Amino acid sequence: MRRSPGDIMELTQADRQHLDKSKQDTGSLGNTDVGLKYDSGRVAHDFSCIHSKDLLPAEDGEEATKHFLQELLKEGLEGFSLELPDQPDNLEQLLVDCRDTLKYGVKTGHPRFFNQLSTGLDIIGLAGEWLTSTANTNMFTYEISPVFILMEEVVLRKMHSIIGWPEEDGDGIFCPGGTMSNLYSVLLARFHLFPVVKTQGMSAIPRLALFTSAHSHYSIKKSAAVLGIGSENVIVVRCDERGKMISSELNSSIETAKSKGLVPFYVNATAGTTVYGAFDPLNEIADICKHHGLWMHVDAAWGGGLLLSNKHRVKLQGIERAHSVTWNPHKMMGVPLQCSTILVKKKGLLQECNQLCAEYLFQPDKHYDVSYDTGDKSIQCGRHVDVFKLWLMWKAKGSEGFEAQINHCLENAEYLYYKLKRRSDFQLVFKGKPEHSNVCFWYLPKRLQSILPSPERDRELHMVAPKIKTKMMEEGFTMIGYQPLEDKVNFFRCVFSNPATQREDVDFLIDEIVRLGCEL
Ligand code: ABU
Repeated sequence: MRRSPGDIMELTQADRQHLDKSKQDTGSLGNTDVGLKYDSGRVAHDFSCIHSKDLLPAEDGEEATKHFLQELLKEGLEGFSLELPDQPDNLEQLLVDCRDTLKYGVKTGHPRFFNQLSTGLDIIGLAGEWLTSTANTNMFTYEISPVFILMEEVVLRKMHSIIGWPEEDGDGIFCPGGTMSNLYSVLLARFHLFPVVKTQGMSAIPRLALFTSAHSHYSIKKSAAVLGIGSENVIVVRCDERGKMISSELNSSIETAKSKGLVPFYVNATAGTTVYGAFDPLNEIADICKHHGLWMHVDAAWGGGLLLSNKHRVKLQGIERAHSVTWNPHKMMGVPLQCSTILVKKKGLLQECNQLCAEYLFQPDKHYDVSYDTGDKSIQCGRHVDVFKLWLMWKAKGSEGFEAQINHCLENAEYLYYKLKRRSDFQLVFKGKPEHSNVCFWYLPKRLQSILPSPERDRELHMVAPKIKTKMMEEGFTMIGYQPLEDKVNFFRCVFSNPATQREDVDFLIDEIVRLGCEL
């Protein structure tokens, strides 16, 4: 079934059949206020009582015709004022504003939204977010968040045990996004090696070097820049054709850095790279870290969810040897944004590294065990409650439920992979089945299908994905991302993390790319 333009603008996760029916019924976006346009908070034209017989050539039809045609030509955010008023708007206007906010936003919960790693809309997670806002409290002290602090401890402990850390080990904190989690890991590794840096700064320590793969997330370089280590002291290690760090290259990069007088201290291994979805060889990297005495961090922001799958967790073998792990439940586990963790093997290090003991907040003589005041582990002061929606979803699904939805997403990726492999108008970017739910491919329009690969062909191919994406965004049926990578010209990256996505949605994506791109 071809859906109507702007379809990606609908929230359809909860009940696909119901949605499809309502779309057939309305033949549009399911938007019920198309007859009303608002200007500065006032209803300008009400077309609900006007019919075509009232338009020209009807007598006195000029005004209605003019307004009708004006409304017809309006598009985009027309009529939705983002300006802030001096006088209060009424509740009716606020309801309209809320509807417009969703109407003009991108529906990332749509089963045909393939653009980002975090997608979907879990209803229990949504309920958790609503309750969190209702509670409107802050994670820094136990005295105002006793329940959420205890939940955070329980959830973090569960995640530690899934990683495979011994029961006596394990610490962590929820933080705003994977980049922040990775920043914590660099901060902790540096403090662990040179505690003096906390008080005396970078001038008290030698020039450091850290290591990460060419396919890793840019947040490692950003962390080095933010922490005053310098992005040039991040040594980028080459990857194989599947995007996995080459461990022998890591070893030689460490030796080279040492010979130049730098002090290596940290290696980031990625479990689920952002574009290819590759898993670095964690055990090999752990051996190298052990040999050189380096902190091993695993950025499993994207791949961490696979730990919940008996079928796929083998891809993260060796993660238990890491000193710290980033794991974002808002990605593969489908928890509403945002929900990200930094998990640390060594207990107490977060507190030691970050605590400043502000007396107005962390009074040591409180009437309870102040180790439950977790706020000083953080580099923030105020901290949003991110744990509750995850805790509630875990209760609702059980670990088995997460496992099923993660397996389903990887099955969709495999389905797409096999479909593309059989076609001559698509070309996969790397050989072999995807390890994660990332499928990377080029679409070859008719005129490029018969041309042998060459720099000239690549120049043309580079422009295909952005052109298709532009048309895709204008029509709004589906959404997928693209990027160049190293020597590869722009290619599409399809990612699956929405359990609502079905094979028919995958088929739709392929048909849509062909429809929009075959004449390019
Ligand atoms: N590393 C943040 C997520 C990026 C993405 O959704 O593609």
